[in-house]
Order: sequence, then structure tokens, then C-alpha cells
Amino acid sequence: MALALQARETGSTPGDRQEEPMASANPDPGTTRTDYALCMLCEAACGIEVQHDGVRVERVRGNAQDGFSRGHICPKGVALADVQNDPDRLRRPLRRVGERWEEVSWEDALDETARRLHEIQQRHGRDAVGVYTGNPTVHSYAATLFQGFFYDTLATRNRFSATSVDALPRTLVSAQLYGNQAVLPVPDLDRTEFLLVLGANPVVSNGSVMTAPDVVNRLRAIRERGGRLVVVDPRHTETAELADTHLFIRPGSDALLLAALLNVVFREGLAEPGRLEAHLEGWDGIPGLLAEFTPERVAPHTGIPAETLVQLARDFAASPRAACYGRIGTCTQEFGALASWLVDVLNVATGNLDRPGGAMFTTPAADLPTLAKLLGQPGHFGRWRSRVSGLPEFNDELPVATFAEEIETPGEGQIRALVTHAGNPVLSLPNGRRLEKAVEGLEFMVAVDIYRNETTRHADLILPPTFGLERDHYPVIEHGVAVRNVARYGRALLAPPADARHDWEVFLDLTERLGRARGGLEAVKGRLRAGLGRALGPRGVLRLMLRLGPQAVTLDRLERDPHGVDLGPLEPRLPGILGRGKRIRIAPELLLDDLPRLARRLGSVAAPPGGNGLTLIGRRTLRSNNSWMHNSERLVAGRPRCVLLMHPEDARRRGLADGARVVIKSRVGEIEAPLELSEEVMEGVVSLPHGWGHGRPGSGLEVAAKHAGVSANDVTDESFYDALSGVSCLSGVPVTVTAAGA
Ligand SMILES: Nc1nc2c(c(=O)[nH]1)N[C@H]1C(S)=C(S)[C@@H](COP(=O)(O)OP(=O)(O)OC[C@H]3O[C@@H](n4cnc5c(=O)[nH]c(N)nc54)[C@H](O)[C@@H]3O)O[C@H]1N2
Ligand SMILES: Nc1nc2c(c(=O)[nH]1)N[C@H]1C(S)=C(S)[C@@H](COP(=O)(O)OP(=O)(O)OC[C@H]3O[C@@H](n4cnc5c(=O)[nH]c(N)nc54)[C@H](O)[C@@H]3O)O[C@H]1N2
Ligand code: SF4
Ligand SMILES: [Mo]
Repeated sequence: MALALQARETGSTPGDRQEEPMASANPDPGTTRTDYALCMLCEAACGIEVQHDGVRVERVRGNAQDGFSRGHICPKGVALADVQNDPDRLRRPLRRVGERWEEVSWEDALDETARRLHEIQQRHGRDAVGVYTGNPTVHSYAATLFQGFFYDTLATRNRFSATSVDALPRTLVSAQLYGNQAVLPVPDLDRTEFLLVLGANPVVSNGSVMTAPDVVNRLRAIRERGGRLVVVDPRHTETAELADTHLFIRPGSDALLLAALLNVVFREGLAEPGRLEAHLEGWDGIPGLLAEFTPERVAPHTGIPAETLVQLARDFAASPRAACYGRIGTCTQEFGALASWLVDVLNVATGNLDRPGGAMFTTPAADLPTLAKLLGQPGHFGRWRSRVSGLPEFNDELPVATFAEEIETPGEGQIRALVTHAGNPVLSLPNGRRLEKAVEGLEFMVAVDIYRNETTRHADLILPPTFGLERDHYPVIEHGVAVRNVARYGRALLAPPADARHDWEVFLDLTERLGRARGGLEAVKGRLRAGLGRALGPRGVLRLMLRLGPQAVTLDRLERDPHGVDLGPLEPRLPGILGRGKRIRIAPELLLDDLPRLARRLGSVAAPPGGNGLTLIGRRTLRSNNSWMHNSERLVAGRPRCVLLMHPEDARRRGLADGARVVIKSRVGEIEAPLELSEEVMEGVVSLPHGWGHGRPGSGLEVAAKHAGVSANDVTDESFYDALSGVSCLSGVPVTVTAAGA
């Protein structure tokens, strides 16, 4: 810490410290000025124009001069001001004393954290400390790059993150096929003539594993240039609204649908991998493996007629520039890994992988695959299994499906203390109630978070780092999956409180202190590690990544141009970025071994299992950001959004009326919500957004508490996961719905 403090006092920059807020350069502090930055709330990373006085944000608008985001902004981006100014957002560490909270100094909070973690690890072993990393970590390049310092020092096997309720199947498939989990195909949105979207709603989510700001206009342009947009979704979404064709699909049946499309492509001789054929390993076996998945057999399971499947396969194969894109709806389901794999197989079979207008690989200025390789993380899977249920590890993490039981189950390796970073697992993970109870029984918990919310209220200590515009932003992950090669850098605009720490500094401070608590050689190691981290700093690492990256872009140049640098359309990258042997292992054993499970589904009765015949899916809305932006008045204003959507026919059969209060019940629990009848959802399916349920006592979210809603994850089921990847199924949960009070 000495080094860092010194740097701040003298203003010298040993290896580029991150915080150089423009505010300090503001000749007239307290007066309003306008600066440019990047929004860090989601993957789109829109350029924004911020009116601020160096501490408070007055207004956020889209930056029309940003050539990539073209002035786009969404309601969340506007509401960034609300989070930035939110009186409920924490600025100083909190310590829980019984039911009360008291402010403590950073020094005390960090010391206590290290001491408690060390003491518990000493008594019960390293695995006794669990770690959970949430979504916003991904949107902070500094946290992404520096979390490893601390977690490697903790050296626990009990690491969890939001990945296993999200893109785990996608990254697993990339590691298997391309030898690197960070080699992620992205639809070439601006040039494709046929976009097939499964399980994604980019018009609302603003794109995921596809950085595409201003996505509405990008999607509209496909049809304007004569192309086609087909959306496959159990709900007629906002994206489906823009499409030529929307097909309702039964939740969880995407792998079957994709297998049937490929079945047609092969049996009609439409397969043409083209240039890539020379690099494919195991290609010849694939047609035979998919032979039984005929459209006729698959149709009743998907709810889509066989003729429609045949025509879709023909049209997709006939297009010279087609891309199949699947996202969270295809990932977080029973056959999430198979579905994600078959998306790629379809793109390969039709010659669309790595071809302009197809599914391509970004060439960003700071290249993730290179970083993943450098960090020794090209991706691994199943090296060991979890203690209680035997779920597979991935990249040294465990699926969250096993999180609660690893806290509850006594024995060696039981989690007794927990560190959360930028996560709200109580609302975000399946069977949140069980997890919440488990967390209550912990010996110690520390949360690195900006709010006292449904999860962090259970912590002994909350360490609130700087937020948003108080730090700089290089969207390293986002630019790595962008639909165009771009590089943009957003400066820090606001001055944080004098003693504030950035996330990355918290990681280094804890690294050093944990070493010190352990003593001896560990103390030296901790000091060296933290010292190295501080000497480099996030900007130092970024500079290095840009220097090593495939584009000639420097940080100095990016700092000179607040509107970003355009590096042109996507370009073919295969076989260059492939792992060992420069081969695409298109038929990995791990996935092939799971095909019989899918085939068994063909033989089963084609009706959704359990419940009174209903299955639950999720829903995102433009004015939500997972679980944590409901404390913004302008986002929660207007009609309530935490409502259950049901098809009128399903309601009629159950005698339920529009606006009624209903009980949604699953294996794990029940919740009550208002009902809204809508033909937007297919029959047999009901939809409820996640991230609500702010009514718990002891949270410090005044606005959110008044618009509490209920948590969908009080009924999603932690024991319902993809048997191959371990990803939780958030989609297709069997439920019953009845009138409340009946
Ligand atoms: N039923 C259902 N459940 C879902 C999903 C679904 O579709 N349906 N989606 C899943 C997905 S894709 C995801 S990614 C997860 C998200 O799950 P989580 O990541 O666990 O939850 P978030 O709601 O994103 O919570 C983010 C937390 O980070 C804090 N935070 C915000 N900014 C910062 C920061 O800069 N630093 C720090 N330290 N903290 C910060 C917020 O206060 C909040 O507590 O939810 C998953 N859960
Ligand atoms: N406004 C807003 N934007 C967000 C977020 C947010 O909370 N709010 N969260 C961010 C995060 S963390 C993520 S990961 C991304 C996610 O980005 P997307 O993947 O685009 O997210 P969703 O809008 O949940 O879209 C998933 C779609 O899958 C459909 N679906 C459900 N089950 C199935 C199924 O079995 N098969 C098929 N084919 N479709 C199915 C749902 O109806 C839904 O339309 O969004 C990000 N952007
Ligand atoms: S789309 Fe995402 S990045 Fe753009 S303004 Fe909205 S939240 Fe921010
Ligand atoms: Mo996510």
C-alpha cells in the first residue's frame, strides 16, 4: 500500500496508476462540464456524453460522435447518473454489529477481513473459504485482470461465479473446438444476410457475447439490405417483433431443433464447409451421429412443424452469408452444451464460420485469446469434481448448482467463510432461498460491493470500491466479441472519496494482508505479488496488451480520441487463433458422449414434464440490469414490471383472469405475482423476469424496497442443470400456477 499511497500524494505514476480523474484537472471544481466516457453497465459499452461537476453526474446522453455506438443510449445508461449519485450507494466500509451497521476505516476492514479469512483457512483448510464473482466484474477490465492475484492467494477450490448461470456452455464449446475458451464466434451483424437467433433478445439485452451497440438499427439494416431475420424463442420478444419470422419453441429443445436442421443439411447434400474443411478434425463422423434426429421426430418436441424445420435448414444453407447465434436461452437449459455446440456445427456445415457475413472472430486491439493463453487459461474442464454432487470443475471453478450444498454439507472442504465480489447470488442463483439460508450459517462473510442488498446484508463486512465513472474503462472483454473491430477508452471522470479504493486495489490489499497474516515466506510472497500488481497497475497491463495485440493501437492514441478508433469490419482469423495443431476439433468426445442423452429425449413423450403442464422462462426488460439497478427512481417508475406473462388459453383453462394475483409453485418454493395475459408467450409457457425480490429486511435500498417484486429464483431449481456442463437451467422450470388465496 505504501507505494500506492505515495503515488497518489506525489502524483507520480509508477507504472500507470488508474485514477487520474479529470476532476482533479478541473480548473474550476464545482462547476459543470461535459466529458466523454464509455458506459460500463453492459456489453454494448456505448459511448456517452456526461455532464458532471467532478463529483456528481447531472446528465448522461449518448455520444453521437462515437462511430461504433452512434449516439445510442438505453434507459440504464441514462440511469447511470442515479447509481453514481445514489445516497444508498456505499462509500465507506461497513461492519455489522448485531442488527446494526457501523462505518469502519478501510485499514481496519481490510485487516479484519484478512485476519478472519486466514484464521478460518488455518483451522479448516484452504477450501473452507468460498468465493463468488458476479457479473459487473466482467465490465471492469481492472477487476478482471487483478482478481486472480487475490484468488490465487486464497487457493480455494470453492470458486463460483455467474458464468455457470450464463455462458459456461459457450466457453466450454470454444475450449473444446478451438482450443481456447476466449475464441468466441460473433455474428457478423453488419454484413449478414440471414441471422438465425435462438434464445437471445438483443433488442432488450443490447447484445451478449456480441457487442453491438445500437443493435436495433443494426438488426433493421439486415432486412433493409434484403436479408432475413429469424428468431426462435418461446416468447414473441422485442427482437422477434423486428424479424421476418418468429418461431415459438418449447423451452429446452434447441439442441433437438439444431440437430434436425443439420440432419436436413446433411441428408440433402447441402453441407459445404469450404475453406475450413482442411482444418476440421472428426468432421466425417458427424452426419451419421445426427442421422436419427430427423425433423419428423424432432418436431413434436420443439413444437415447430417438420416442414418448417426443413425449409429453415434449406434457406439457411442457401444463403451466401448466414449466421446462427444462440445466447442465454440456449445456454441455460438441459442441453445447453449440446445446443451451443450445434450452433457452431451449423455455422461450419454451411461454410459460415469465419466468413464475412457469417459467424466470425473479432480482431480486437487487446486480444483475449492471447491473454487467456498467457494466463495459462485456454480453458479446462472436468479435471476434478465437486465434493458433494460430483459436478465438474471448469477453469478452476464449480457450477453454482452446487454452491448451497457445499456450504451446508459438513466435512473436509466445507465452505465456512465467503467472499463475494460484485454479485448478488441470493437473487441471481437458482433456489436463492436455500442459498440465503446457507449463507446465514457462515462463520464469516465479506462482500466487495457498492450496495447493502439482499446478499451483502448477510456479510460481516462490506467493502465498497469506487464505481462507474470514478474509474477508467477499457471494455477488454466487450471489444473482444464486438461485431466490428474497434478500440475505445473511457477516462475516469469523477473524483471518488479521498480514501476510496478501486476493486483492483482491494484485491491487491487483501493479497498482501492475507500473506502477512500467514507469516513467513507467505508474507514475502504476498508483498511481492501485491507490489508487482501495483507497479504494473491496470493501465500498465492494458498498455502491454495493446502493444502485444494484433492491431497497431496505443493507449496514448486512445486517450487522445475520446470517440474511439475504428479498426474496420471483422476479418477471417482461422486457423491462426486456433490452439494446438491449428485444428478445429469439431467432434470432441465430451460432446459426442452426451448425444445419446439427447437421443433418449426423442423417445420420450413430447410434453413438458411435471407441474400442471407449465414451464417457466425468464425475461429481461430495458429498465432492469439483473438485480441491482432497481434503486433508480426513473427505472422503476410506471407500471410494475415483475409480472407473470401467461397465454390467455392457459389462463382460461385454469380460470385465471388478467391482473389476478397468482401463486407460482415449483419443487423448491412458491411466490406470488400479478398475472398478465398475453399471446406473446406460447401456450404451456409462463414468463417472469429475474432480479426482483427486494422486500427482504435489512437491505439498504430504499427505492427498490418500494418496488420489491418477487424473485424468480425462489422457484428456479438448483438441482435442474445441464448434466454435461453443469450450467443451471433457468429456462423450462416446471411450475404450477393457481389463483392466490384459493
Ligand atoms: N432466473 C434467472 N436468473 C438469472 C438469470 C436469468 O436470466 N434468469 N441471468 C443470470 C445471469 S446471465 C447473470 S450474469 C447473473 C447475475 O448475477 P450476479 O452477478 O450475482 O448479480 P447482479 O444482479 O449482476 O449483481 C451485481 C452486484 O454487483 C454490485 N456492483 C455493481 N457494480 C459494481 C462494481 O463496480 N464493483 C463491485 N464490487 N460491485 C458492483 C451490485 O451492487 C450487485 O450487488 O444472474 C443470473 N440469474
Ligand atoms: N436490460 C437488460 N439488459 C441486459 C441484462 C439485464 O438484466 N437487463 N443482463 C445482461 C446479462 S448479464 C446477460 S447474460 C445478457 C443476456 O442477453 P440475452 O441472451 O439476449 O438475454 P435475454 O433477454 O434473457 O434473452 C434470452 C431469450 O431466451 C428466450 N428463451 C428462454 N428459454 C429458451 C429456450 O429454451 N430456447 C430458446 N430458443 N429461447 C429461450 C427468452 O424468452 C429470452 O427472450 O443480457 C445483458 N443485458
Ligand atoms: S446499452 Fe448497455 S452500454 Fe449502452 S447505454 Fe445501455 S447499459 Fe450502457
Ligand atoms: Mo449474464
